[in-house]
Amino acid sequence: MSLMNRLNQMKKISVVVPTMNESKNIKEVFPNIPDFVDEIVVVDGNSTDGTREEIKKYRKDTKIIIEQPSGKGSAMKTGFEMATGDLIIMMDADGSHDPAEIPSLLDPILDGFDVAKGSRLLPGGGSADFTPFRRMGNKIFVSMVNFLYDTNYSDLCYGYRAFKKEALDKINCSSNGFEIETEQSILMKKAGLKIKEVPSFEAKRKNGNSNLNSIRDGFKILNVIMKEYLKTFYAINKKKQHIISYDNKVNSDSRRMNTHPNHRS
Ligand SMILES: Nc1nc2c(ncn2[C@@H]2O[C@H](COP(=O)(O)OP(=O)(O)O)[C@@H](O)[C@H]2O)c(=O)[nH]1
Ligand SMILES: [Mg+2]
Repeated sequence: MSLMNRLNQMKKISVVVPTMNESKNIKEVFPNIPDFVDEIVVVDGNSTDGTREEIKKYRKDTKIIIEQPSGKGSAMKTGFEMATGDLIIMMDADGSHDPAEIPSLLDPILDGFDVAKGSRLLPGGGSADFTPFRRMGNKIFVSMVNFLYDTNYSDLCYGYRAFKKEALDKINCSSNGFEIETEQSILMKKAGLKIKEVPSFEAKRKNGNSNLNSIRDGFKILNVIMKEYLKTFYAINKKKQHIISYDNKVNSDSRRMNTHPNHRS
């Protein structure tokens, strides 16, 4: 069945886009969002360069929300809450994510996956925006996540993804910044979601500079990886202790029964 037929059977599709001073890039992105997308939700970080006005030129029906508090992560959380689609795509506004890839992100969801996760590192994917430092950081972090959480991801710090709405409802992210993609990747696995990686090509941002600071945001990513791991570690230990104290109680109860004067064996 063609994608269009499958989409017609399907439900509503929303695209959520975080923006911060991207006015020069809007024309590269918004006119190319396919017509089958029902809703665009932009969460804007108080842009001062006319980003919101520029968006309205191309897609009048875009819902634009001003983010509170600041950061890409908090923008995404707000956008996901406001999106009314059954399928939700997250996409950047700087021209690095090609809207023409939306169908290939939706395909796995229509096949029953909960999440389709764009990957620059699968055959067929790539990046023109990776600095050697970022490539190395991503490689280290993806190896850590795969080791600690028993995942098999090829990419981590990349935010071109599609989700079923119910899947997003199961992952309760708290990150406010660029560590959001890492937190999502970990919580997706913890929630037992069906995840499919899809090759994606990350173009260079068309204009302007990245808002990501490799050192500052690298530490935040590392912090999320360790924090979530420690949460699981303590939860398992607490459960073990609970079982041990329960076993001890059962043993001491049965010893007491055995030594009770009225006890007949
Ligand atoms: N609302 C909001 N959007 C942001 C913020 N920081 C970055 N973005 C948007 O998030 C997307 C990715 O940001 P970018 O600076 O390109 O980071 P990079 O792709 O990791 O280098 C772009 O669409 C930005 O406009 C922020 O603090 N608030
Ligand atoms: Mg970018």
